[in-house]
Amino acid sequence: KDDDDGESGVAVKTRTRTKRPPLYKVLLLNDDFTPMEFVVHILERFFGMSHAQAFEIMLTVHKRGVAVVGVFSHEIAETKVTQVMDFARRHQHPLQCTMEKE
Ligand code: NFA
Repeated sequence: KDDDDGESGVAVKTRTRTKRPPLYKVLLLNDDFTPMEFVVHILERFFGMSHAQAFEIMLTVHKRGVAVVGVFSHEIAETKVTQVMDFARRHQHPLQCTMEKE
């Protein structure tokens, strides 16, 4: 847009830079104690995955140690992490869920 630059009468171009909000990866970490079925249940319940999809991601975490289970805005990612950590703790499983900026 052309903005009038005070007295000079010279039009100066100003550009509005619209920054999209950063996204955050939600990560699930492997451990030796949390039952596989419990992890599958978490992925279905909190991440809307089908049973087959949830089983596949659970196996990836089990074999590789960690996997991205979703990418969200900061607020949604924080909510997912809290939901998973609370649910795991309530069931006395040591499952760990974290988030990191993409
Ligand atoms: N490694 C766990 C087991 O053998 C399963 C697991 C998978 C735990 C993914 C945490 C995350 N019971």
